[in-house]
Amino acid sequence: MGHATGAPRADRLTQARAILDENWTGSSTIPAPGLYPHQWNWDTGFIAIGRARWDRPRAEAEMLSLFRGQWANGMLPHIVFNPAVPTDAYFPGPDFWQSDGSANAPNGVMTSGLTQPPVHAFAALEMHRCAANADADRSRGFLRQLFPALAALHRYLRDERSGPEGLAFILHPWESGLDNSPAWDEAFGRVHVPEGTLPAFERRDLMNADPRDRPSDEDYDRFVYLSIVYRDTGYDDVRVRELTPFLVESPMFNAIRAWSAAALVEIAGIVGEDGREFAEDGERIVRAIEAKLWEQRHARFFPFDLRDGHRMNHHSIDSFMPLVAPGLDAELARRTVDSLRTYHDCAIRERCFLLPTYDPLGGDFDMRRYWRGPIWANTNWLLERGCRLVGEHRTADELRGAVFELVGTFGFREYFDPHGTAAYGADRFSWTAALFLDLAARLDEAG
Ligand code: 2M8
Repeated sequence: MGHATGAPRADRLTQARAILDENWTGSSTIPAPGLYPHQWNWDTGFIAIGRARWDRPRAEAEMLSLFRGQWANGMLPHIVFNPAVPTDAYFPGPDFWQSDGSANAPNGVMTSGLTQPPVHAFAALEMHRCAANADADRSRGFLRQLFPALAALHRYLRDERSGPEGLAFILHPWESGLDNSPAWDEAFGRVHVPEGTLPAFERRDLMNADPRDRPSDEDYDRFVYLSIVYRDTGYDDVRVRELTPFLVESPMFNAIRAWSAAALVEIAGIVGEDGREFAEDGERIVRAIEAKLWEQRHARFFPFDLRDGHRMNHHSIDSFMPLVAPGLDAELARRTVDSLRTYHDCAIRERCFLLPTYDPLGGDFDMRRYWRGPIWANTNWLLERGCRLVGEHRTADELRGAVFELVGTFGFREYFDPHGTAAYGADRFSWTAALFLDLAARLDEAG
């Protein structure tokens, strides 16, 4: 199948670096102008991976800036607010989260109270691997500096946020990274917002993006309400488990955690620390993903709804993400890749790129609404890495090719219609630029 290629790759590489530099604030990179004016958690990991390809000092500063927002219990917030940006530029902003009311929050840094997928240890290791020989000492020093913070994050997820099998739960769709995915609809649809619980607020996102690309008002109310439930416990991870209507174990969140746990073991070796506890964590997480989240009938993984004690059944990209978990059973990995190739409707459509974030044949598919169908560069990047890890290079090449062609045609947009007709969300989106740079650099290295 032929796809339009658009601008030559060399031009796109120059543009990608220019976008990251435009979005640089002096200490970190915003995901995109207007829509996302602060520093986001997992965006930072992806951005640092791309930026490390040509600008190590900023890539390191970026990571350290995020970890300035880490809480004393190890929690790494999903947003670190920039005090130079007006507090009402983004909702929910610092006034809403009231992190300064929590004993765990850092002094003098305003943050949100939720977290996001822990990509940071593998991002730090990726940065180290692409360091030039001349930078090797500096890079080791950076890993040494970051190691205790990474270790604290992983201990937090293990000790405060995991059930008996060792899988971490998310208590808000924003923690999944796949925020508005139909994957959560079952559990999220049960969230009833009691009258009078929401503050008066204005949706800033709708002022900076087309409402057709963004969540509905009803869903946004639920997002805000779930945040209030957690905030009003004083961000108490024990009490919230009893109170919140939304508590889910996501395959992607845990697979990323397992990848980062393995990276942490390597980092520990590089900086002369003991990484055995993270090797044990990683092994436990992967075995629990296989035992609890694998669905034989569909040959893929599904999130587990801890509130009603069942595996959920919406077909989303979350189902394939255990491919990034090191040591996943080889037979399950092979079957997951087979099932990935039949999940999208490319078999029956003339034009369809790998891999939509939601099944295009599923009734809730929406080619333009965020996380309800479009292709994102970061999910393609993750699966590209996962497929390489299990030796599925043909699928990995297609996932990479999709990013090249969609970016070549539409530029560095936040997300893309899987049928290649349009791009949506923010423009000049940082992780699209950063991961394009990384994919291109690795293609060149492979010769
Ligand atoms: C989106 O999420 C934020 C809330 O965290 C939003 O919609 O305002 C998601 O795509 C999330 O995964 C991402 O980290 C964030 C910034 O790019 O935007």
